Amino acid sequence: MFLNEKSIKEDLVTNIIGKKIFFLEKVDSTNTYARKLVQRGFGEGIVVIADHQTKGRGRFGKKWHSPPGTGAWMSVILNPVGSKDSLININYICALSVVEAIYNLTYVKGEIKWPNDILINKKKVGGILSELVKFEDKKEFMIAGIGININQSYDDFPSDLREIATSLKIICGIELVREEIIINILQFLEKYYLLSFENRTDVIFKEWLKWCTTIGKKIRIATSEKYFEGVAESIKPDGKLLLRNSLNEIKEVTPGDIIQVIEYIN
Ligand code: BT5
Repeated sequence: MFLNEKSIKEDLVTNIIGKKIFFLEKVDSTNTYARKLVQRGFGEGIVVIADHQTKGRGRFGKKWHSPPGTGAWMSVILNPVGSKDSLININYICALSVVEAIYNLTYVKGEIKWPNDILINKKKVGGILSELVKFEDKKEFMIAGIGININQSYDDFPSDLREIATSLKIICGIELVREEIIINILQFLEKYYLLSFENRTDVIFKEWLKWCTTIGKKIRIATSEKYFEGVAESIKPDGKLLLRNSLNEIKEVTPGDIIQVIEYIN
């Protein structure tokens, strides 16, 4: 069933996020569509929601499976006041909003796997893809892409994803109302977005850390250039991960450089 546009518009209580929402039955990628909107002059708070993405994207050109009638595939245009730190923070804000929305509606505790995976029972239920659009006049916008598997059954996933992906329906045993999840995510997003403007990143990270399962674990990280191994010690206020290696040296890792994170059991 296609998303109920009216119920989302009527029930969403926000001032900035979702002040205009584009509902699309089918699109290549909501992030690509949002980028075009930014180039046409649309700005902060605009949301693009699609029922079906034919070329949903993950990071570094990876594919995001986004079949019709099952998920929340959406992008939000944000205005991250120009600093690099606030760009990173938008990733954290999105992940936090997703886990809080899921918990609020289902009492299921999702986990944030640094930097951008949302897991339940060790399987991926959602992911975040934030992309920057820069103009020559130095104006910048962030496109925060959020994908959540909601009503897929096990067999709806392609065989290569079945053992690594999950949906809220698989976890909860019932179909969920996609509109409610979308509304909740957007409302939490507005709450944390406003906090980030008040420079309350301390509050954001404190909340985020409650849901993040990567900290304290021994992990192996792949960047496009090399691997790093160590214990994920903490997150700096600028969003970088502090990794302590076996020589007791600390390395700072930027979320945007990470292709893959593998967790080891301690
Ligand atoms: C992500 O990338 O996890 C970011 C996903 C963001 C998707 C949203 S949907 C709305 C917006 N528009 C877009 O075009 N994208 C955003 P990454 O960490 O690179 O993970 C990609 C990997 O996740 C793939 O290589 C698969 O292994 C796996 N994957 C693909 N589709 C999946 C799905 N539906 N559920 C769980 N895992 C999936």
